[in-house]
Parts: sequence; C-alpha cells; structure tokens
Amino acid sequence: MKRTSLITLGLFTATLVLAIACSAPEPTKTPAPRSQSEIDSKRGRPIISTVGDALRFDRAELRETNQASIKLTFVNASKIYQHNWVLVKAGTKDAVASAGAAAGAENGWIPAGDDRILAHSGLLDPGETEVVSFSAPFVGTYQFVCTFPGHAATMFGNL
Ligand SMILES: [Cu+2]
Repeated sequence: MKRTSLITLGLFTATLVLAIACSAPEPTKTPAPRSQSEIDSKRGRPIISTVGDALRFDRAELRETNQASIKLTFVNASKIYQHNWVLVKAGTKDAVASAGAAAGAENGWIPAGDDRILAHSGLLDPGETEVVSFSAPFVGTYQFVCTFPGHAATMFGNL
C-alpha cells in the first residue's frame, strides 16, 4: 500500500511540474538582426550596400511604402571599386547602363537628361556613403543598377 502511495505522489508531482512548465509565459523572442542594413530597413529607412569587392549589391530587392519621400542610403563597401546607384524605369537598366558607359567617367557614368532615370547617387569612391532623396512618380516596380562600365550585368535589382 505504501509503495502505491509513493508512486501516486510521484505521478502527481510530475504532473504538477509539467503543468507549471506549460503555463509559464514564453519569453519574447527578438531575433538578432543579421546586418546594419537590416536594422536600418526595420526602422523604415531603406539602405543598400555593395558586398565588399564583389560586383554586386547586398540585396536584389528594396521595398518602400512612403512613395512621396524616399531617403535611400547607398554604401559603397568596396575597397577598390567605384560604384553608383541609379534608379530607372522597369526594363531599361541595360539600355541606361550602355548610355551611362557612353556618358563617360566625367559624368559619373550617368547620361545627363535621360528620362528613364528617376533618381541616382553620384559615383562613389571606395568606402563612401550617400543618401539619395527622391519621390517615386507612381506605385510599382522600378529597377536599380550600377552604371559603371561592366557592372550592370551583376549589379542590379528591383525597387
Ligand atoms: Cu558598380
């Protein structure tokens, strides 16, 4: 009889512990952001960077809901290459990059007065950062590209 009581008590205790464990509130999980870029994006400020000395941007897609006033931070994280960030109408990035190559270094590889271009940074030296302020004329998808000769094949994305 005594042994049965002990087992019953043990079971009761185990059940109680389990019940407490289950009812304990889950700790609030805040996953650590992966990069500075992501932290700033969560604050609602779009940011894009090049990836070291690779000829690419750190993201292929940017999203922005504040159409009227966009402040995009462009970071040239390369130690050797110059880059720019040029926002163009959808489907025109390759044509604009070709026109940029023809425009020459003295124009930052950006064709002047080109109505396919909606906004752009200057040509940034290695390690430079620029905030590009602009408004998007319509809600939809745009392309962005680096028009430095030879970079457009891998440095582009959608906004
Ligand atoms: Cu580039």
